[in-house]
Amino acid sequence: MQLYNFFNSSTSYRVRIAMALKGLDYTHQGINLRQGEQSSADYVALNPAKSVPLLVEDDGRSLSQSLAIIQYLDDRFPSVRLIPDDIELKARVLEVAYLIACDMHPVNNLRILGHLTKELEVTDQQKADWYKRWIGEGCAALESLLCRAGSGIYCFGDTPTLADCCLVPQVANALRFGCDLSGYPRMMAVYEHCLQHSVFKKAAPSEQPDYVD
Ligand SMILES: N[C@@H](CCC(=O)N[C@@H](CS)C(=O)NCC(=O)O)C(=O)O
Repeated sequence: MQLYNFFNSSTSYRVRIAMALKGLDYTHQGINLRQGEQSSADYVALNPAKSVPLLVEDDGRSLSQSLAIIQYLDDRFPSVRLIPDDIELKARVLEVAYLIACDMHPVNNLRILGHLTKELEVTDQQKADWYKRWIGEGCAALESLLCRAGSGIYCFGDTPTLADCCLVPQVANALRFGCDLSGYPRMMAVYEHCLQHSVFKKAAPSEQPDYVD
């Protein structure tokens, strides 16, 4: 399998965590978002959504959308489950994952921030305010959901799930943008715990072949 991804992309990071938790090997194909490689003709032919990640199987079949990729891998390699079978738990895991993937990430995606500065000509301060506003809304909701879920070491109990695959990259991204996350202790406890896990470390941006400081 090949994973087209970018070291600093949070959606790529989700899939890298999932693959590491499942012990799946892949060939890293770097797509440099800073240089706009997601919009190159060759890449758009592979992924019309002009985004990473993209999983390409050895027979050439490809799949985009990080959550679809993780669900596919979870069905195909079920020995380590990231989306639980239990109906109630599965719903809760998806609730957290979708909060991050559908509500938080899209409004602060690279293309949105780029549109704010290039077309709408907002200042750097206004862009930072935009980013922090949506992170604050999302984290407040996330903190409530996690507190409701109990006090396990991961989002849900003692086993990592899809929710953790989404939480860690989103928190890392928010910290990179200078957000104050001290008001979300349960979320930060999960984040800090995950960072100690060797498998989560392997998936970190700094461990990727295309990493630049
Ligand atoms: N919903 C998609 C979003 C993918 C996405 O937009 N990824 C970002 C990186 S985190 C990207 O490639 N952005 C490129 C851009 O905005 O031009 C997923 O979960 O895979």
